[in-house]
Amino acid sequence: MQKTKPYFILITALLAGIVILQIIHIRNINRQSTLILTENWEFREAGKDQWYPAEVPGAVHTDLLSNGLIEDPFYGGNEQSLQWIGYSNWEYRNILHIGSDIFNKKHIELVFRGLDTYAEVSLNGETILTADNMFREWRTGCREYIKEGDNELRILFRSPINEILPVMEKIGYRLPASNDQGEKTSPYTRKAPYHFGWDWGPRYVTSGIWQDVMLESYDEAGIRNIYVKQERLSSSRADLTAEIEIHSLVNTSAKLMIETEDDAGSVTEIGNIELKEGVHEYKVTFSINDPVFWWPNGLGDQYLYSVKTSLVIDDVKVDEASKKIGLRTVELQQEVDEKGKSFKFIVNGVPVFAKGGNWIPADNFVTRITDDKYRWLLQSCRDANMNMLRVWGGGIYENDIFYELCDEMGIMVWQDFMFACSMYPGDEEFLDNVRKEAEYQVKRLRGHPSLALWCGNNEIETAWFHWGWKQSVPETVWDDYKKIFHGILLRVCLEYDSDRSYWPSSPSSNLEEDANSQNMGDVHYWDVWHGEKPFDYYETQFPRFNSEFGFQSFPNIKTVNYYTNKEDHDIESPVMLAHQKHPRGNQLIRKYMLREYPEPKDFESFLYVSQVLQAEGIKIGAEHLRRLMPECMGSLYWQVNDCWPVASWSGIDFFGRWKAMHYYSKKFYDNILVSPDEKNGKISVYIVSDDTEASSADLRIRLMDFSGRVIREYNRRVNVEPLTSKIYHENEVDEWLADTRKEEAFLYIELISEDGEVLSSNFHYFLPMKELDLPFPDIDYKTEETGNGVKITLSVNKLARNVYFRNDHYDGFFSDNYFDLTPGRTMEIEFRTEKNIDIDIFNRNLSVISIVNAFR
Ligand code: BMA
Repeated sequence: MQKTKPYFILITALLAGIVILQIIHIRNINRQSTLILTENWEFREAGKDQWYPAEVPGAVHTDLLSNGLIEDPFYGGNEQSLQWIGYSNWEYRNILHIGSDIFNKKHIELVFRGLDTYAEVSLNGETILTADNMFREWRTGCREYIKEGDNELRILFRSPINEILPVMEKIGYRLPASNDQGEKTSPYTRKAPYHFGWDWGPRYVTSGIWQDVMLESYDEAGIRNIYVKQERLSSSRADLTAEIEIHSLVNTSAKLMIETEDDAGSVTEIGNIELKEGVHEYKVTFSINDPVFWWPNGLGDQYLYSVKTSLVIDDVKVDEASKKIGLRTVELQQEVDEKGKSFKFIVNGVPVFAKGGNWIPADNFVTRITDDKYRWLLQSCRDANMNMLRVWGGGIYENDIFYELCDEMGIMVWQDFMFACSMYPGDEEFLDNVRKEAEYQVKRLRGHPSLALWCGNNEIETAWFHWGWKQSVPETVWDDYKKIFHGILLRVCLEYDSDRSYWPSSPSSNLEEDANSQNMGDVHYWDVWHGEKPFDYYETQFPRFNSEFGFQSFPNIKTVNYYTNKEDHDIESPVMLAHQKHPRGNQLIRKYMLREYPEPKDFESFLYVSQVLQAEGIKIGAEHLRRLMPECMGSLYWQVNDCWPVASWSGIDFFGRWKAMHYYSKKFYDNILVSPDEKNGKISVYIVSDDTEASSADLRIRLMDFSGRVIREYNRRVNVEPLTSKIYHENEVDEWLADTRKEEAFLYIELISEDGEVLSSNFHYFLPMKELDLPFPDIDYKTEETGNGVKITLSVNKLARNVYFRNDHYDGFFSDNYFDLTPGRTMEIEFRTEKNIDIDIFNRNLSVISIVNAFR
């Protein structure tokens, strides 16, 4: 959409009920002061003498590690010997030097944006705060405890496990918590559930100051929160309300300046308000004419406006805060149809097929996830044509940078509240804590255009009915469930974010049908993997939206080498098993592998084939879901990333290395997908288009043998219809093959645009890999330095499947890998790395194989 200039911003000061448009001269003095306290922290085990330097934000495990007091928690079998840390109490301290500039302020407040978890904060020996929820912000006025000069700030963290054990003793039953790898204390503590262990993660029960600590001080007033609510949006105008929460020490007239900035410059308007003592919200409405919309990845640009709010008292700017906003409508449409109800995201009026995966925290120690790591992982998702991530309920409400990047990159966020695979207590204190957490998080995140949905929890609704939980605890536990997920969280969303949908659980049918009903709501499909069903069972499922399906693989050898020695290189070795958290994981990978492939010849080949197996399997599931559009409108596989180096369902490993599946995602999630489907002796070729406009292209289907000879060919100019999945060609397998043996042929399908660009291509094999007569191809390649990497040009003399390049010297990124290549085609891939490349060293350490090399 094109923006026309000039536009007008109109502000109405609602409080006064009149429209005020005026220009005043402001003396640009910011009287509010905020000190971020990151320096000079120390920590010790409570009761011990010795203090050590600590990092804030941080965690006790990373502090112990950087002081050389423990070994790397991610190496070998170290996890077991480090469990004591979670059973200990920890103390942090800092000396705050308070100068007269702060000391003379009327209001001084300590703000902890996150304390993990049972914390007692004291200042100069006086307890000023107790905290019991990792997901809340804690604030405490400390004017009367602070002195000019040095002040001692101390925080005692009590063990989150020991805190709960006596509580559990008093209760006659155990709340289910299927993933806790020890005493099942996690349901009682508002702390990241995966810290207690998961089926892809270690048990590291952290403590620490995991978000910023600030000292805020002011004389009159400070801005607490700004939220720009979108009231109405059309192509000609956006009506907005800035809701500004202000803490004021005075009753006075004041001005709110709202400065809206876009590429063409900024417009400032001013509204008068009457400030009242205490914390209050002030609303100011304004409009943007001819708005530029924000779109999800693949559908348009992610246009963002900056909105700066300044609070002015007596012509002096006393505080300011900024936000980026994106203008779009998003709706979860659940319309009654002949099957049940749709489950469809509609953005700016366009139905969007959700393509993506489930996101878990990118480290067990989240404070060391750098902005660069977030950027790399999210850019990887964008590059793989994803438009939605589900922030899964067993992790954390992500850091601000995560949502800022999702806004920038057009990745919609399905946001779970942090509850997963457990039942929870229902006492007043716990419920109140949950409500405050939800209020804080909803207010923190609602301004992000990428945020598409709030969801109560992960898998609790289905677990209650199907995992034997109902029989193991009193019925009141279900009442408590309903209080949280059909009561508190719903109400908080309605009150603070009424435009976004709330969904009680994933999967769910909102209690109208079975949680995993395929008629309505979302589905987690685990008969493939947990249920051991073959991959083509994906094609027997017809969900409205699949928010979880997945299959494990091993990370590549470089990553495995991080946590192992050569002698551990056996998937059943104790160290490899310590990094395989699913009790049947190895057995299942092996079982599925041997259905499709011969036995890999060695350890490294096993790792590689496990990735190809995962990629091929999830491709079957994802392409099927996309072919089902519009009956099904989402494919979010389990899982995008890892929190440590491990065998898991991820497509990107802990170090950010793409596994085969992530390379495959880029193809199966591309906006235009050509996808063959063999059923009942017939091959149907679908084209799925997520584009909003039609296009004309050539569909070319060729039956080839493994030497590249074209046996039969079909060509047709097609009109690719927008936002549609449709069969464009159908033929019997027998007619395709005629006299050709299934063992030695395949279909190569391409969709080629009018200007010769391959929009999508796909392969179809008639038999599992182990039954094909695959030849050994020669892979011919040359390399060339490009300035920021190396270009590799390659071709093959016979069909090569899952061509895999690696470089043992340089760590870097191959633009494509694990791909099939037909003879006669020349392909170019790029290798990118941050280091300067010596091409001779690169060449010496470059190797390439195709799948046949894994077996013989
Ligand atoms: C799903 C998730 C996770 C789990 C995964 C693999 O159900 O919600 O709880 O890690 O399965 O078992």
